[in-house]
Amino acid sequence: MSSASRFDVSLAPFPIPRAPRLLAALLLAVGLMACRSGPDAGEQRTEDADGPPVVEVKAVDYAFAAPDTVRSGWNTFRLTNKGTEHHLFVLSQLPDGVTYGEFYAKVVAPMDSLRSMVRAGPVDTAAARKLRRRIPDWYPKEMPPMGGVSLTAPGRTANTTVELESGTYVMECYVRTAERRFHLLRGMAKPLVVTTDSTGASPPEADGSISLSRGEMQADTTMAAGSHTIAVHFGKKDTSVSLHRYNQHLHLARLNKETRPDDLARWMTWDPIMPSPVEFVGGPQSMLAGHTAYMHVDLSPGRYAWVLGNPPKQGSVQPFTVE
Ligand SMILES: [Cu+2]
Repeated sequence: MSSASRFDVSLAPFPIPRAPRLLAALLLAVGLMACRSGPDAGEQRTEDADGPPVVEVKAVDYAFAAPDTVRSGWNTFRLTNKGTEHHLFVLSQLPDGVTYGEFYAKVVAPMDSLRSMVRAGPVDTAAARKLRRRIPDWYPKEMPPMGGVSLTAPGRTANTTVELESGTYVMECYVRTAERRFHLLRGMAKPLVVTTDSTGASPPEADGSISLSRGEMQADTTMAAGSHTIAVHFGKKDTSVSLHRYNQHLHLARLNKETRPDDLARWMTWDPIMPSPVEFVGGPQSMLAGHTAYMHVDLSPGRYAWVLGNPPKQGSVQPFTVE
């Protein structure tokens, strides 16, 4: 999906539910405040002394609990979904000098107003244009995606290991509710500061790899049951499309007997709308070309598929069986 599509306002109007927002705030306040206790909260060392520290991210419907600060270098982000819908997060680096407050005020707030206007209808085009003009030029072209954890089913935990440079990042979930409302506009967006102090960790060793380039994937589909670390290489972008159009986010799905790959590809072509047709177990979110993300996964026997979102035309799906 393109970043632009995350804020697509050309949808039919829907009512804006208020109660779930309150519920999410309450859940955060009551159950998850422990994860917000300051810099490095939730960061743990792995068993391997040189391995990247683990950064815990917890998701509910619709909020994140995650550290406010992590160190630069290699980190493993572990997403635990305690909600009832699938969730994910993508990290995007803010342009130099732009704060999260500015991002929220200049991008999220006007986008939310635009979407509310579309839902309430009929749209006052002059007012809509005015709101669009408030959104600065740096969005989204100067906010490259720098990894994150892809669709993760309720009750599941998924991870990716990525290398981050210092700066201020935005953590967002762009899954849509059944009412087609972006989770990020319901509260699933928060800042993450990456400090100049580095973890000094080395990347994990991989036993499988996937290469993504120009919306195509070359995936290892001969994995045995058990534990795997898969390196996902983000390759060349399609230069015929703008930066935000070549996002290549990869998801690992557990297929049902009745799942048809074409249907799954169609479902994934734009932003994932809940409910999901299958159970997803994570994957890496988009990164700039030249970067590699690692995914650690325990595979039990069954039918799976790598699902690549947002190539220019349609999602692509590579089914495989784990014996
Ligand atoms: Cu979400």
